[in-house]
Amino acid sequence: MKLKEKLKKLKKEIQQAFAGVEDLEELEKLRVKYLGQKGEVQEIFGQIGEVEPEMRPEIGKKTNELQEQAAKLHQKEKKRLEKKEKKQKMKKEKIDVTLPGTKPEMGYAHPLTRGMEEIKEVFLGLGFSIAEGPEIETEYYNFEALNIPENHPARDLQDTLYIDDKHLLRTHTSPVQVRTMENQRPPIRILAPGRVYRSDELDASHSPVFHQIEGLVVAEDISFSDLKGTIRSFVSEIYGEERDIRFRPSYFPFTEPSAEVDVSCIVCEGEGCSLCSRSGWLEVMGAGMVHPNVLEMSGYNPEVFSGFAFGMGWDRIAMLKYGIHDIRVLFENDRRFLHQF
Ligand code: 2U9
Repeated sequence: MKLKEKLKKLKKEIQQAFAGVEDLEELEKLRVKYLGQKGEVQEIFGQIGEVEPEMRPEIGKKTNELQEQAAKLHQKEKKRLEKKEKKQKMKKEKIDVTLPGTKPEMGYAHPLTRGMEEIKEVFLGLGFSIAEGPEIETEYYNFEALNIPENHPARDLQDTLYIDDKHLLRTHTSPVQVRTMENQRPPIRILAPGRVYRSDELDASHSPVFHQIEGLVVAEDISFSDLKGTIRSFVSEIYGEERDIRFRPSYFPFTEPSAEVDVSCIVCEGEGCSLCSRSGWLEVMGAGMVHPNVLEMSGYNPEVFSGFAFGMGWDRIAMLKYGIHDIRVLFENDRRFLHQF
């Protein structure tokens, strides 16, 4: 076939091909086929040298025109198909603004944190301030200054986690109060909440790490009545005004006299049930008047100053309050459990 006829035929073919194209992928294939480096238009350019010289300018011009037309056609179809595909995409991705949204989940505090916040609020309301101290302590602050003698079982490796000969993980928050007594002048009215450690095996009721809240008041003329009044206010706020309170004589090296504080059972209200082991009472804290030796060691004259102190296991309170029977769940961070509070 002569090149001139070939050109004519190709022109028709290109017009038909571009007119029938349905998507961008197919269009790209056509562009490569006709307008690509090795495409059919280029092929004709390559054959121009084979025709008679006087025909070359005309064929050259016509091939150029065909190339331009084809490029224009391609551009036109490209725009049309792009528009069409965008429209289809928009239709598919249409957002129904009337559908209910996905609600972000609300955060919530761990039951230990919540219990702590509630207790803090009560004591802040009674004029206490919050005191903190190190979790790694010296034997002096953890034992000696608290009138805990050298041979006391609490000092044993069996009961206390030692870091080295001189340092240990505090077994109570009492060192915080000792440090405060050394650094402040009376009147002192502080609450010392925090993490404490004992060398216990983990089981349903014991954990080597637990939390305590201790309180200390030291001033002139502080009496056991002040202690009772403070505890009454605390119990009313946390356990309810209807709770009865009883003090049982007890012993702690750092207080004298000392007492265990019971409240009437929050489940049976004194009737006797499984929670209170049929006694009608729940032990919630220990308390007492600060031992004169403890006052003296921190530089206070026990003839002039007196004070009271109390301490409670904050995990135990959270367990009672929320009906948790295994202390381990407080530390496992299982959201299925925590989510309930
Ligand atoms: C100073 C003086 C006295 C703190 C006190 C208790 C009684 C007590 C226990 C309750 C359960 C610890 O978590 S528990 O095992 N605590 O019974 N704690 S009086 O007395 C102090 C503290 C500091 C300077």
